[in-house]
Amino acid sequence: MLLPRSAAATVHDGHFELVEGAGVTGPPAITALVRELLPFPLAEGGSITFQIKPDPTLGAEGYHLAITPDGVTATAATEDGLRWAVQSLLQLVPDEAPRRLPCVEVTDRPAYPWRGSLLDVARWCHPMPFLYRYVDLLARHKLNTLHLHLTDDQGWRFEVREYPRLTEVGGFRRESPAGHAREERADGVPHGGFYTQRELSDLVAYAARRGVRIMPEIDLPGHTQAAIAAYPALGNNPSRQLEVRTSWGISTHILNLSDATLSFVLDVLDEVVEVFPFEYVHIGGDEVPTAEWRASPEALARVADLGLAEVGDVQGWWTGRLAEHLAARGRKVAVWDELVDRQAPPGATVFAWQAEHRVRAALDAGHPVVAAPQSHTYLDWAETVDDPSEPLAINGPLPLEKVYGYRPDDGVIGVQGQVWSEYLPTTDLVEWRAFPRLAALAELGWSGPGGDFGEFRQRLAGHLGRLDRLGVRYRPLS
Ligand code: TNX
Repeated sequence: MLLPRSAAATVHDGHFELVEGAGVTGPPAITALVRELLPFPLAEGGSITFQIKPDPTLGAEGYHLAITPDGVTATAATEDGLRWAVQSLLQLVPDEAPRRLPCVEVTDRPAYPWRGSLLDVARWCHPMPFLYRYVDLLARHKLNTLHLHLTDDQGWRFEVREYPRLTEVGGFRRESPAGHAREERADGVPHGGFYTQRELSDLVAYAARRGVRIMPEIDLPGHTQAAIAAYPALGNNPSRQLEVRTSWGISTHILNLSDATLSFVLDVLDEVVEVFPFEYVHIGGDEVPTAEWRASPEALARVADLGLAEVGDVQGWWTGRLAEHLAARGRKVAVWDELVDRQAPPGATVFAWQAEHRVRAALDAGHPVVAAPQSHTYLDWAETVDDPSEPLAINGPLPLEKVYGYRPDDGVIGVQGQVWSEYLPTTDLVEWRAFPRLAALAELGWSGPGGDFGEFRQRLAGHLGRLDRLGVRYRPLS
């Protein structure tokens, strides 16, 4: 049946036969979505009805879906709720005629408001059509957020009109690490690409029609070697021409703490918020080695001026400037959990990734928290480490059952599955790593922790048939 599992479902006798040309009514955005997703045409009016109806028990995303021999009725308090009803309905429609839908009554609402997946398009610039497909797959799993990791040491993918070199130079690297060798030999093959603002706006609109919000990440002030290669004045040694990084790992080159660099970054963020209407902007903050600041008189002067005890704390101050700027534009910031130890701006939403216990630490520091610990949610990790046919991965193992069994600390706003892409140069590999573990993560996010893994696995077997029909290159169950 449904995946993710619904909060409540009762199956009754009988069925409703959905025939080609059946009628659909409801808010235009919803009927348009149904038409887009069903593989055959529908008429106006008739047996499938979507309706907005205030119902405090359903929350912002819940819905009620009733299938009787006479038709289908879905109600929700919001269009988002109706969108998830559409996805549930879709899962119940057989692939081929006669399309007999079981009579059921479903009442459903998510356990967490934040159910996301990070996709890293900085290490490899995955083609725009794949981003559409990924969004569609998120929606089919009732995941409501795509966290798009747009910039890193190895590539800058977000077009900035004021600073074209960010993509013209920062979007391209001379060569890449040879993907199949741990010793990080280079492959000699250039790689690059970027997305225009127009392309990203169109993606945002497509995602919105499916109830998926896109949170951009501009990773700052570390993971910025590509930006510094484009504009050396951003770095701590402006006379040095760096190249876009050609190996994985963390660059020691980070942004300097000058007023000019700060204002450059604020200009970039102004363009980011024009393209991405979602109220959150992720401004990174992970893995910032401070050696360059420690060696920079300018940075040390800044630390002294602010009266900070630790050089690292200046990252919190700097991030706070970005947060203020974004707040003035109606946006909230999201950051990685390193900031919890470096004076994170109050109110910043923390993505706890380093370890499971960092979720607790971030909550205790008073932040809204999305649970994204690498131990349970890093889908770029290998599922097993003892199978020689397993493609190279950055780490592992992270089996399906461990994702499914993750129990986030009470109080988090949600969960997120990360698909970093160092070792995922092709979209086939992205799908192979992401699925079916993202389905497990989606059920955790929607249905809540504590599900029965054996029962989930049985439902998943049926769900894989759906993924087959969509041509998803998932990793077969082992
Ligand atoms: C850590 S998670 C990183 C990423 C890597 C990832 C690989 C995080 C905030 N930083 O830069 O891609 O590990 O698993």
